[in-house]
Amino acid sequence: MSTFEHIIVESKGAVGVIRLNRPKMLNALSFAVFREIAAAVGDLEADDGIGCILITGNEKAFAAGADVKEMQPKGFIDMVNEDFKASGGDRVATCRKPTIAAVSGYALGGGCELAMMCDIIIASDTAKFGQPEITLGTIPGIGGSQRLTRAVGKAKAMDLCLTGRMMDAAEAERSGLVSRIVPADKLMDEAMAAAEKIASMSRPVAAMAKSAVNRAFETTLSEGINVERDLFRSTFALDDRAEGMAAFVEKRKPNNKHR
Ligand code: CO8
Repeated sequence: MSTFEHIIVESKGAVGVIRLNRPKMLNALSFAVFREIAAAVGDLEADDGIGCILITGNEKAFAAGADVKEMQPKGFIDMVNEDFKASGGDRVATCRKPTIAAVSGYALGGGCELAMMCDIIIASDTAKFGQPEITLGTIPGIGGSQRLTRAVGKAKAMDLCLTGRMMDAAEAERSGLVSRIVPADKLMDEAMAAAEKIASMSRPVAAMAKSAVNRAFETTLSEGINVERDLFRSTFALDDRAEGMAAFVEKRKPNNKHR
């Protein structure tokens, strides 16, 4: 297991929780934080006891963006040399296990981008999302212009990226960025319940469902449907498919083998 300075990593049953922990800086994401998140995701992905990964911050901020104080003195060559992708900047997006972002307060810039790397965003009613990079003379750098556009469409993505304004939780839910909104004091309970539910499913089937949905972002409709059909068929090679349907027919709870 890796050791961490800027994040707290815990296993709660079958759920791996990564909590960003730089409260004085609203969880600003330095390069070191991204490297730690990548290492934690790697650890939790390799842990057979974990079926779902939950990423969260604190009440005031999920993360208010990349660490502007760290970035401020850098030049072009520094940013080229810091190969952000190779150092794990988008590791969350390549995780094979299901991921949930539980967002309270600010999810801005790199914070919004980190949340969007997760499979599901559950937001508290205090959440605020935005890509304010333009106000700093730059643009999103770890997927914001691409994932936000796919999530909310061109008009809203342009609005956020060009004006730098924030959208509240209600607007984010209306726009399709977040799957549910819950009262701030219920955020962790609800997000944990969702994570536990996912972790109780057959692991290989969850991985296939995730993979099938993700194909929708990468390929044409007909190719995506072909991939889905192949994955669907392949579930019929699993004990858990046999158990799931037998349990339904016998009116009992399934006892998944692959958990
Ligand atoms: N980076 C560094 N420090 C930050 C950041 C940040 N992103 N956000 C907040 N802080 C610090 C503040 O400087 C302040 O520190 P101090 O007490 O030492 O002055 C402390 O956190 C508390 O912040 P505020 O006093 O500003 O709190 P407020 O409640 O008044 O305001 C805001 C909250 C509105 C969220 C405000 O802090 C803010 O605007 N933050 C910056 C938001 C932003 O612009 N984010 C985008 C950053 S750029 C980015 O994310 C690029 C992504 C691509 C990266 C790819 C490679 C790295």
